[in-house]
Amino acid sequence: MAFNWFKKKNEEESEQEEETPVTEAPVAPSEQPGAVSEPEASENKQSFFKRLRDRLSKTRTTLASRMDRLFLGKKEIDDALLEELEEILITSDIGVQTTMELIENVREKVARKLLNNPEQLKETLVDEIMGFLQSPPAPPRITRQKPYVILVVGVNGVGKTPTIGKIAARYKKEGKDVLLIAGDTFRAAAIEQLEIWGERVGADVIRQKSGSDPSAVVFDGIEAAQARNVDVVIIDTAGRLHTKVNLMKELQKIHRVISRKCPDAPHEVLLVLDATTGQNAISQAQVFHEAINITGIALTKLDGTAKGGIAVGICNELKIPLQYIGIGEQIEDLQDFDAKEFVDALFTL
Ligand SMILES: Nc1nc2c(ncn2[C@@H]2O[C@H](COP(=O)(O)OP(=O)(O)O)[C@@H](O)[C@H]2O)c(=O)[nH]1
Ligand SMILES: [Mg+2]
Repeated sequence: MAFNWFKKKNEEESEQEEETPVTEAPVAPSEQPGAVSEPEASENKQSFFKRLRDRLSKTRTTLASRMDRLFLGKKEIDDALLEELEEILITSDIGVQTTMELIENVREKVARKLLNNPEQLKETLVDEIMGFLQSPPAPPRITRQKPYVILVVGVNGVGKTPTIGKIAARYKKEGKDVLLIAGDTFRAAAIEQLEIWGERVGADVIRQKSGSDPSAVVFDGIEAAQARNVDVVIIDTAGRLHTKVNLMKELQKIHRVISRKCPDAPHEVLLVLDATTGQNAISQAQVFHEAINITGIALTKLDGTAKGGIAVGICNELKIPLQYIGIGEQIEDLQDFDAKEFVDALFTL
């Protein structure tokens, strides 16, 4: 497998050093303003992958390490082995549907004698998981359109506001002017939180007092963005679940207000999902996608969970591009999702 450099580096390092926080933002070197020398770029790439691998450790333990233990010393692929494998896949929240597809593919390969030992089985599983993780590519970001509008939705507590802050920081790093709109008017604390992020990353926040009509705040916000000629607008929204129908109607209204003020907008409708909720994330996505067309997903809190297999279920079952993954609470802890990197980080023991 690739990333041999990583294995080597890892062997050289002590546990303590591994936990040293990395402060470089996760922007691909080619996208960074200013030239980056080659050794520096490769170092960035290493620390980027190392952080991803470190943060996925809980999922790696429930998925890859258990798989390795299961296969250890086994000579053949029998029903008992496949049953245990099925349990491991389901425990890591890959999901029943996706697990069944995986096991079915394996059984077929065994029956056709294409697969006959557990070592090959592991390689096959890694390949199949990689295949499932190929979500459709996200539409190109034409951020030359001014303003480029990103509407962010998701239930309460999934991490919408921090994700908005982290995305804003990336655009700022590219030298873009960013405006945030506090469309979650449900709680005063939600508005304050967005303001804290705005201050932290250097983006203005358009807000009204809590309890205001979210569509009115969004209307004002888009108008301000046009008047100020800002590059990127990111809109925060409420996500309380106990009024699901009202919430969806409210989001549809916000969507209409945006399109009326700015015909091609919103250019992105980003759904934030919390990996720690496992399978629940899939049903949330279905509800939101039915109400407003979701263009991409950000999957947060992969660092704190053993349920990271949900990324596989999301890509395989939803057919919505998985764009970002959240692997911590710091600004730099939002990465672009890359199937190959993700699989390498999970299975490079
Ligand atoms: N560990 C971890 N925590 C995160 C991540 N993304 C967001 N959070 C935390 O999730 C919590 C919930 O965020 P909140 O702002 O209430 O979510 P919102 O209601 O969707 O805006 C906050 O404490 C964040 O720090 C992540 O990738 N990893
Ligand atoms: Mg919030």
